[in-house]
Amino acid sequence: MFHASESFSEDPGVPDTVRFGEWSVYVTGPPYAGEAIVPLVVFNDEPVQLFHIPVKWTGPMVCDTAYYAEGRPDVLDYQAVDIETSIPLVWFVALSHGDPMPPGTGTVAHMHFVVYDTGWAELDTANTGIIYLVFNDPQANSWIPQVVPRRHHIIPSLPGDVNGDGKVDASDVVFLINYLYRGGTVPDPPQRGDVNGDSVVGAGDVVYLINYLYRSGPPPLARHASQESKCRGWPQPGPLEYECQTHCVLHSLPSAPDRQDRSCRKKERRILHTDTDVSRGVKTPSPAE
Ligand SMILES: [Ca+2]
Ligand SMILES: [Ca+2]
Repeated sequence: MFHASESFSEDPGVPDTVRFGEWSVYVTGPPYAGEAIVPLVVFNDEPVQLFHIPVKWTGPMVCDTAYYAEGRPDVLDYQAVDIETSIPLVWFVALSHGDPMPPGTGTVAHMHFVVYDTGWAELDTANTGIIYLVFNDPQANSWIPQVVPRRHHIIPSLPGDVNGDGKVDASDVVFLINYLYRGGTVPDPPQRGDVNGDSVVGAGDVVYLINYLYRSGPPPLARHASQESKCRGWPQPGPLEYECQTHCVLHSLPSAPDRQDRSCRKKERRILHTDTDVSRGVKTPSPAE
């Protein structure tokens, strides 16, 4: 592994920052169950040759998959992620044997959480004494970036509420049709569009919703059970198998791949504009913390 030969006394220039991008939770119940995908965002004004980013979480959720984003971290040719549900911890380690990750800001990874209840969730970085947050530059100078923790109030989602306004009515049919056939906004999160609970967003959901609203059809369904069964059979997490896990998560989302890509790009743009959208102040963890 790569060890620092010297250290900056402090992060030079504008403080580098690790924070969590905008995320939504889709939880239905009771009994409550759902999922969340949380972006991990890095700002750096030094070139980064290596980073260790351990993420801890509290609240009614468990990380079952984590994977690197496309784009910013592509230059880092060694990318590893380890999930320790007993601590709990998600540990991202990435480094480059060639060019460093240049200065910039944006998502470097995503964490997929299974949510099992409502309440408050909090994400932060961790320091176990052995595993701690650190960045290195190409000269092996190391420094600890700032961290912006994030809290999220997990509240139940209403099945059939495609546009997320808290009620199920004709505007949800319009929203769904616009998304499916007119290049309209992607439901946020996409699971909101899966009204009939079959893990796909399509014409069947439009028909199902119209039948419910105007023809005394059955009520909209939660989707999490079918999503779980779809992921069953994929390899357990391991160093070389995250691509399969990622594939599973991405393809279990109720959207076609091109729509999913569009959704990700849209979220990426939104992240870039929410730098100040934080729930508590910036802190810089020390090794003794
Ligand atoms: Ca609605
Ligand atoms: Ca569906």
